[in-house]
Amino acid sequence: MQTYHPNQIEKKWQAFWDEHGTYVTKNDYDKEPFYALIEFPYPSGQGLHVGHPRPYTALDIVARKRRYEGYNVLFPMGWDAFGLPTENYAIKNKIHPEQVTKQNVAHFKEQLKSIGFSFDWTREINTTDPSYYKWTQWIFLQLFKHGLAYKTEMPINWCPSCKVGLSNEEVVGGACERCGTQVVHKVKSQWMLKITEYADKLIDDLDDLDFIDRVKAQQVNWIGRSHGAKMRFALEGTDDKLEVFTTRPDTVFGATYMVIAPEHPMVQKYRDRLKNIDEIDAYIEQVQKKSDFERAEMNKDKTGVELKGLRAVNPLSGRSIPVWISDYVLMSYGTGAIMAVPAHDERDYEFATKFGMEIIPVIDGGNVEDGAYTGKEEGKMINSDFLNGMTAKDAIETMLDYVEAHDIGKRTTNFKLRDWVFSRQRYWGEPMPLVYCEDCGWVPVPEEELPVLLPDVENYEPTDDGESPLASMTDWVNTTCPKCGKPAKRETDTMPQWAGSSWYFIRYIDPHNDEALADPEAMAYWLPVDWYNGGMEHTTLHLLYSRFWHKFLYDIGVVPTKEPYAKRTSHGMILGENGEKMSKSRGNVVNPDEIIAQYGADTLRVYEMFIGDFEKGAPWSDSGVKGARRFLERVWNLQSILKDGDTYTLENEKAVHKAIKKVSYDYENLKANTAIATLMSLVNTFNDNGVLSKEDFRTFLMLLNPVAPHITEELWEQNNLGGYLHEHAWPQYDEAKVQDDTIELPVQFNGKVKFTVTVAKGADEDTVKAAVQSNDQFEAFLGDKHVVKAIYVPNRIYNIVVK
Ligand code: ANZ
Ligand code: ZN
Repeated sequence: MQTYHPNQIEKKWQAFWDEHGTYVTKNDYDKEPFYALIEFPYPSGQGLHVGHPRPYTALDIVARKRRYEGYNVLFPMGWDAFGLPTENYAIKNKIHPEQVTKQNVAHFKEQLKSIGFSFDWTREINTTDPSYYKWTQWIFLQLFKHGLAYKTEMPINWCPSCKVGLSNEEVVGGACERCGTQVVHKVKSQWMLKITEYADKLIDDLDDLDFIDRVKAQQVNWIGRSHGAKMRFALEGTDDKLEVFTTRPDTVFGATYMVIAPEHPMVQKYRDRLKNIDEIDAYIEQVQKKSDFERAEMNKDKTGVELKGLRAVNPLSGRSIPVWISDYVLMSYGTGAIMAVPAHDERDYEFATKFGMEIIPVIDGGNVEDGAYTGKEEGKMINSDFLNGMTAKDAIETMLDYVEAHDIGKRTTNFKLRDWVFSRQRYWGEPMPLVYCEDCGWVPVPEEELPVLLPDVENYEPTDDGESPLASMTDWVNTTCPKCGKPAKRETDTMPQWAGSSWYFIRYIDPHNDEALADPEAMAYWLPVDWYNGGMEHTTLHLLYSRFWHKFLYDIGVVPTKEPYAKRTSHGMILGENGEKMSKSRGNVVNPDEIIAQYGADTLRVYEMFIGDFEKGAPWSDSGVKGARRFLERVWNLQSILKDGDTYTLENEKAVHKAIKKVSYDYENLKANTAIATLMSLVNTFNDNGVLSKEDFRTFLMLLNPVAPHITEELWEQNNLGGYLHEHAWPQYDEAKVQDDTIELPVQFNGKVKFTVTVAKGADEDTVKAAVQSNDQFEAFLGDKHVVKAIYVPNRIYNIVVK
C-alpha cells in the first residue's frame, strides 16, 4: 500500500475530469433536471478566499449526489466581473480593466479547479464579455420600452471617495458599503428602474417559495409595505392642502399638529409669510448634513421648528393646528408630511412633550399613561365623534370609508422600497444602449446593433464633476439619432454592478446562444433554479433585483416561470482564527492555496464542511484542518483491512445501511458536518471489526465521494472496485437493516408486566426463555409459585402463567 499523497492524486483526477468532460451537462430533456446554483464570484485581485469554498462545496456535494441518483445536473460557474475594485486597480496601475479582469479570472479559475468542484466549465460566463452584456443591454432596453426605466433628477447617495452614486442598499449606516466614507447627498440625473412596480408581487410570491425564513423576512421588511391612507389637510388662508400618509386614520381626531420634512416644497412656497424664516433656514441647513439613516433613528433627541405664520385645519375636528418642520419626517417616505398624533405615536409623543404640544387621547387606555408612552392599543375609541365606542380596527375602516366619501383622502399602500438607481458615472460597466436626440428625446439603440461596446479610453477616472470617463470621448458620444437621423449623443452612464448578476442563471442554460438570452425550450427544462445558495448580505440587493428582472421577463413572455429560484439557503461566514472577520488589516487571512499545498483539496473540503453548522459563522482552526487530514489518512488505511470476495460482518453491514440513510439525508439538508461524523464512526466500526468487504468499501467511498471526490476515486481505482466511482449509482439502504436489532421485550406474570428483557429482534422462544429465566428479577416474581406455561408473541410480549 502506498502512502496518501493528495497532491498527485488530486491533480490526476482534476485532469481526468477535464479531459473526459465528466461534469459537462447536456440539455438531455429525458432526464429529471436539477439546477444547483451558487453565487458567482467577483474575481478580485486578492484571489479566492477560504470563505468561498464553503458554500461551493456544500452545493457541490448535493450536485454530485444528485448525479449519482440519475438527475441531469446543472452546476455552473462564471464571473461577475464588472465593478469598482478592478477599475480602481486599473486607474492606479494604468492598465486596461479588461486586462486586469482577465488575469484575475485566470487566477480564480485555477484556484477553483484545484479544489475539485464539479462545475461544467463549458458553460463558464463572464458578465464583461460583449457577447454576455449584449443581453444585459437587451434586457435594459425591454425595461425601457415598457416604461420601467426612466431618467430623473434626484438626490442620490454620493460617495465622495469612490466618486460614485450609491443605491440605498449600498449605504450601510450612512457610509459607503465599499470604502466606509460618509455618504453625502448630491442631485444628479440618473437612470432609475421601477422595481417599486413589482413591490406587491415581490412580497406576495414569496409565499410559494422554499426560501429560509430569515431571507423571506428580510425581503418583506425591506420592501416595507404599509396599508393606510393619504389625507389632505387644508392650509389656512391658502388654496393649498398638505397631504399626509398615515397608517392610522382612526386617530385623526387626535392629530393636534402637523410635521413636514424640512425639504418639503411648501416651506419654500410660503417662505414670505413665515415670520421666523431665519430660524427655519438655519435648521434646514443643519438637517441637510444628516443621512436619512441618522434621521430615522428611533431614540434620538427630537428637534424641530414651528412654521410661524402657517397653520393647517384638522379635516375631522375642524380645529386649527400648527405646522412644524422636523428631521424625523423624511421627504422620501409617503408624502413627506405627517399628521402628528402624540397620544398614540411614540415619536410624536416625544416631540410633543419636548415642545409642549397638545395631547388628545382618542383610544381609551391607549398609549399614554401617567405621562409615559406604553405602546398599548386595546381600548375603545374616545374623543372621536362618530368613531366613539368602536375598536381601533373598526374605526380604521370606518374612517377610510368616510374620507373617501367626503373627498378628504383615499386608501393607499405605501412601500419603503425605492426605485433602483441604475446609473453609474464610471467606466467599467455595461454602456447604456440609449441615444439622446434633441427632437426625439431618449431613443433606444436598435436591438440588432447590440452590444454597444465599451470604447477604449485613455483615462478610466471619472471626471471631477462626476461624469463618466466616457463623456470625454466625443467621437464615441456623438452619433446620429436612430429615429430621425439628426446628430445625437450617446448616454455615457454605465450600469451598476448588479446588472449582470440579475439574469446570469438564465445564461448558463444556453451560454453560447447569440439569437436570444437562452433557448426557450432549454429554459422551460431548467427553470426555475432548483436550489440557490448565497450570502445573507445579498438578500436585499442581488436576490431582490434578480427576482424583479425575472418577473419582468416573465411578464413580457421571455422566461417561463414567474420566479427565478425555487429554493434559497444561506451559509455562515468563515472567520479568522481569532473569531473576527478575515481581513488583511487584521492579519488573520488564511490562503486556500496554502492549505491545499500542505494538506490537499480533499482536506480543505472535509474541513470546511466539518467546521460547524452551515448556517452559522465559524472560526478557522489549524488543528481542525489537521484533524480533517487525519480522517482522510484513516480512510486511506482502510485498504489494510480490505478483504476480497464478500466477506462481511453483520456489524459492518448494519452500520453501512444506517450511514447511507443518515448521510443521504444530511447532504440534502446542508448538514455535511454530521454526515462526516457518521462516516468517521463508520471507519471506526470497520477497524473495530478488523475486516472490510469490497461491497462495504464501495458504499463507503461513494458516501464520502461528494465531500472528498479525489481520494475516493483514487481508492476505487487502486482497489479495482469496478470502473470509475463516478459511473456508479448512489447507494440505497435497506429499511430492515437500519432497524435497531434489539428490543426491550415486556415480561408478564399472569398478564401483568413485571420487567423487561433485552433480546434480539425476532429472537426464538428458547433464547427468550433463557433470557427471562436468567434475569435476576425472575425468581423474585415467581416466589413459591411455579410456571404452568409461557406464551411468546415475537417482538411483543412474553407472558408467563404461574400458579
Ligand atoms: C398618524 C399616526 C398615528 C401614525 C399613530 C402612526 C401611529 P409605517 O408603518 O412605517 O409605514 N409617517 C408617514 N410618513 C412619514 C415620513 N415621511 N417620515 C416619518 N414618518 C412618517 O409608518 C407609517 C406612519 O409613519 C404614518 O402613520 C405616520 O405616522 C408616519 F398612532 O400617522 B402615522
Ligand atoms: Zn431624433
